[in-house]
Amino acid sequence: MDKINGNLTTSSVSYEDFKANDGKVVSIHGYIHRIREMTGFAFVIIRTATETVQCVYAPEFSDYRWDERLCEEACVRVTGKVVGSLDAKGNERFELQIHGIEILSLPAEGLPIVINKKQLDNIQLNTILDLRPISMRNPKERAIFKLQEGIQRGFREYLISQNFTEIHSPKINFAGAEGGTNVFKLDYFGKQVYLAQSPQLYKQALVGVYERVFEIAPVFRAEHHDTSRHLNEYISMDFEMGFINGFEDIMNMETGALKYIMNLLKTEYKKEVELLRADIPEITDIPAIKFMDAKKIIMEKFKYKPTDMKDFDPEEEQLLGKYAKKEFNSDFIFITHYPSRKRPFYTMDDPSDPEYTLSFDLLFRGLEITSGGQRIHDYNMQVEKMIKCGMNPEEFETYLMLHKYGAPPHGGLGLGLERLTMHLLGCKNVREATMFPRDINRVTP
Ligand code: AMO
Repeated sequence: MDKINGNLTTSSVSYEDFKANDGKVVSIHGYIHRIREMTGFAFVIIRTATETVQCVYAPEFSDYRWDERLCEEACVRVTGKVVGSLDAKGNERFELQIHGIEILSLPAEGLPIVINKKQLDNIQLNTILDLRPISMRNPKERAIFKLQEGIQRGFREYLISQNFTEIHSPKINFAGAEGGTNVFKLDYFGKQVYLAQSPQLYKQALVGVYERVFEIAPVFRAEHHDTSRHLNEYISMDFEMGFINGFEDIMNMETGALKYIMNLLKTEYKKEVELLRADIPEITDIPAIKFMDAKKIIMEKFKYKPTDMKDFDPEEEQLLGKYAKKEFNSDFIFITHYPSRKRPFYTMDDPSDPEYTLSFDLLFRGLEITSGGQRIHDYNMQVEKMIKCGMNPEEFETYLMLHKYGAPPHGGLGLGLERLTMHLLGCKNVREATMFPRDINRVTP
């Protein structure tokens, strides 16, 4: 056997690597994705961490003889000669003429689903989720979460470029941050504590230290209903920034982050975008309308009768998505000035009309993906609002330290990673965009 010149690792097997190694003997490792037996030879498709590589077995290539134990999903190291050729369209492609296959492990039994198809679309979502550790080996399923990495990476890179500091707040908390009943209670050595609904209390505290902070982390919501857009644990991409002039600063920062993310996906996640046919939106400026104006549009333009004048139902969000597309040719729309009664205790009321708040939601293709706004930074105002909300300020003593000892005007937002991924990919259910979903019926795998 020729000397092994290159040792292509899983992450480096690319067109460029093969081109650089044309005619040389290399070894790659991965899984046998598919075996296609032909007369006198066989195609062996190896799935590495990033690619599928066509390898060809034929007795004339070397002394190596086919091992009958080889099967799909066998974990192997393949050594072979890189050979370039032209495909039917005249494009250069590379394959490996097999000189040897080292078996690293063999499946103990047959697979419960066929994973080497283009996509798993004839398999029920519940089955895909039950079998996540292997169903994700399907190249399309795998691409969903690679693309999701790109979203988080874009969020992180953009905010770091804007002088934000990355933080990690505790997930076992002394109080729920968002109010309402959807908080998980936990027995903590005989004391009642709560799983974090959001990093809200901590990101605000840290504005007093770093001025600009962000966090990408799981949060927990005890959602009692089973819907296509609610999870009991999801990844929240949060930021909080101080010394703002208004909540518009937050919306502008989010617009910048989204532009950066979409551009990153188009350039560095091109393969996943193409494989998944992800519809990456063009973002210029994101239109914004006030909550009450949005209600008017829903009632007058779409003749829809809202059931709740203080919030939107999913149907109303969809109508607003249609409106944004038609009127502004935008996949996004900010809705601002939500009614005070529907927003959490930390939200700043609008001084010109305290029935409403200096807050916003961002809808993406008719689905809420973000809530945010300006926070109360004055100590007395915050204590008063807590009392109005039926809370005991004494229980929030550590949270109120920010306000008591000098807080800048500040605000921030929380962006649901799975919801953003879901609508980028046109998924019908948020679970499709969740690696290991937790919902009312599911805690495994
Ligand atoms: P909010 O509770 O609106 O705001 O959540 C922010 C965003 O998180 C996502 N989200 C969810 N995704 C999946 N399943 C759920 N059960 C779920 N609940 C919420 C949505 C939503 O827009 N502290 C504030 C944010 C802030 O003001 O900074 C908060 O958590 O995409």
